[in-house]
Amino acid sequence: MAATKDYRLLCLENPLLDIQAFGDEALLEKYGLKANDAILAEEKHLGLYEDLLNNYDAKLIAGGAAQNTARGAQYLLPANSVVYIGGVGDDKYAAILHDAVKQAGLRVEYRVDPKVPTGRCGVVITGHNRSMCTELGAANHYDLEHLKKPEVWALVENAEAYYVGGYHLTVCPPAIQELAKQAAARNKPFILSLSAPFICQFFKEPLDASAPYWDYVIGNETEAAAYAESHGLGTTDVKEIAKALANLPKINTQRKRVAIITQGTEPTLVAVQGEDAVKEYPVHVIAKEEINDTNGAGDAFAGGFTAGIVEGRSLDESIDMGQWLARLSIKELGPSYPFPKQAY
Ligand code: 26A
Repeated sequence: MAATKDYRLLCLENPLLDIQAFGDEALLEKYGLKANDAILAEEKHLGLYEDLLNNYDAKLIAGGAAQNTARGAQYLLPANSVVYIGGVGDDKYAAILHDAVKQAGLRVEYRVDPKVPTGRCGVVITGHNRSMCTELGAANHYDLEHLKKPEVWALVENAEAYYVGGYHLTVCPPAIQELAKQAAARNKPFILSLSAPFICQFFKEPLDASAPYWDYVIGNETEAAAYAESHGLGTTDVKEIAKALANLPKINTQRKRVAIITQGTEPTLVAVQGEDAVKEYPVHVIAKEEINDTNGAGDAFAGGFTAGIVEGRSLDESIDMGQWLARLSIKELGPSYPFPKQAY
């Protein structure tokens, strides 16, 4: 097989350390958290992290949604295929992230801020739900200056595909636009994840600014619903929402936009720009007793899918790779993948 070049996929978002524990109703109530949600921490949430560590036997696990996706894509691709950028501090949490990405073979180019701690995400698992509460810390200080550093920009220019986690819309939209424009100008795929309902509701302006550049947009059913509501689509039908996403105005007309909506154990929906039918892909079944937790399942799906796109596989096969990797991740604690590696 002909050797392909290194670091064909570049990912951008917020590197976080997950402080994850199995919790209960009382804990959710104490901090005013919904059972299944992702939010930014407010003053009243700041005690959650110590609480999880001291009283709920929390585990420290490498997180940050798109960093999980980047590790996932690297899991399926040849060595040295994926590079990830984002902001961290200079502390023990950053050291844990470095260890995790090293094991995954993921290259990172972090913007290191020695004055601000690495971002943390408190993850409370109750049943098949996960509630995430993020204090972004150093991840919130990512900036264009870092992206434009010659050694980082060289990686941007070298990449053949871009994956941006929508959570980064709260941090540095100009960096997202730079990647989006690179993609469109050189006809490289630009993939964006909607990430969470609050992104669709409260970060509508930067989200909409990036939309004309999406070649692939990935979300789940609750994000699709939040998008439909905040954009006045006038429908709650997930297939119709997928179609609306696929048919938004587009800058790079050489690629038809594809909108992918995952729905937990229900089939994944795929709408293609200009096509009337929305395709359904049943998920890979997993026995109940094999489920560890679903935190990171969506990120894993995106990682497997993106690996397929980077390798130039068909849409059907790329979806299957996403579902395959999601299933593997659900068996692990947190957004992790089994080592030694399993082959697709
Ligand atoms: C800006 N916010 C809220 C976030 C996140 C986030 N990653 C980036 N930015 N909130 C939660 N996560 C990550 O989502 C993963 C599960 O999908 C968590 O770190 C967790 O690993």
